[in-house]
Amino acid sequence: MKRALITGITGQDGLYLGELLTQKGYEVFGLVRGQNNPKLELVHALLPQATLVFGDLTDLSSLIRALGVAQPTEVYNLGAVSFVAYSWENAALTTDVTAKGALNMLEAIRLYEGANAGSVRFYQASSSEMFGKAQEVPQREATLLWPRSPYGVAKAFAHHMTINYRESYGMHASSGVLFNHESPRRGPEFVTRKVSQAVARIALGKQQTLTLGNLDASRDWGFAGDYVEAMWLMMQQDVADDYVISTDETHNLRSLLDVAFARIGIDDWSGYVKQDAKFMRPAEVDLLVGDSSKARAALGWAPRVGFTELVNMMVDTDLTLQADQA
Ligand code: NAP
Ligand code: F7E
Repeated sequence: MKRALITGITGQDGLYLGELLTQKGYEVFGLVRGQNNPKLELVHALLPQATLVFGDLTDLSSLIRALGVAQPTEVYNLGAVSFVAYSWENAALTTDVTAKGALNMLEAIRLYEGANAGSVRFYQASSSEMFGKAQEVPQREATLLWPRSPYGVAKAFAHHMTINYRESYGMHASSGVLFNHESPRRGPEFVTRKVSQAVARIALGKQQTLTLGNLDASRDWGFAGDYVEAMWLMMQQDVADDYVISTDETHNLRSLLDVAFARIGIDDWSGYVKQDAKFMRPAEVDLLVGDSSKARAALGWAPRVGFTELVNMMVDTDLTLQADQA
């Protein structure tokens, strides 16, 4: 039986990946931080067979211990401070967790493997945010990184460190450069979920307006359930490598609003949406769109859920959740 250790199992991707690996017959272990993590109940409910190990990416000894407990064949490093806007206000913490945390996990695996380099396969959750001030459109594996946020800088460090451990120590370490991926499990601080929740509340008469920042931002938005399959496929390759994962389509925030409001029968959303400078970023990533042709050819991966279907899925789920709440 294959054994997988997932850091960030309480997050959006951790939950989908845990479900996928369980379906594939893996024994799943999840690293959970904090002595009383509020998301523990959710993880137990969705992943009843998973074994949870307490630890923190900033604590190397806890990672060494987690490896000893899990004895994994695959480690998926999804844990991070992942909200870009927050990373400017907490740049050092973001660096400790998102950058140095990845190094800690690589180092823990190197020590755990000893003479058996490559016996534990490692996945690093890299991000299109590393492309930042995009140097070419669309962005692919060879595109120069130009991160524009402390989060992007931290992810670039972790990406290069993953490659460095592969090249220096022969580790089976892959970096998945994933573009934005969303779902009904997305945290409410991210724009897609902020929109789907607000639209549902507006439909139910629980909220009047929605306040956003830069409406011209464009993203390549895919479905998280599709993207965790790409993570798993990378880990099944004999040779570790880096892959861009994206839908290869870009949409701006205005078209996200068009689709979300249309789902509740509103064609002109202008009276419902306000803008506030507090949601603008010190440096913006204006246009991200991926070129995932390498992953499509080498892994046989392709996204299944399109943009409209994704937004409708999120609005529909929030309509149900909001209707159930008093
Ligand atoms: P998420 O929902 O924000 O989950 C982040 C996870 O990291 C949570 O489980 C969180 O645990 C954990 N974490 C935070 N600090 C930690 C620490 N000090 N030690 C151990 N774990 C810690 O993020 P996601 O959307 O699932 O994304 C998964 C990964 O992919 C992240 O690394 C993210 O940066 C990266 N990524 C995401 C996207 C995307 O569009 N979703 C795109 C590219 C890359 P708590 O519950 O304890 O907070
Ligand atoms: O912002 C604009 C905002 O916070 C998307 C993370 O998973 O994907 C995610 O990072 C865009 C930005 O995601 C609001 O300025 C406008 O241009 O949903 P977001 P993100 O920053 O792209 C990458 C790939 C990751 O790796 C990250 O971990 O939307 N925007 N108005 C807004 N964004 C938010 N959050 N809130 C607003 O009110």
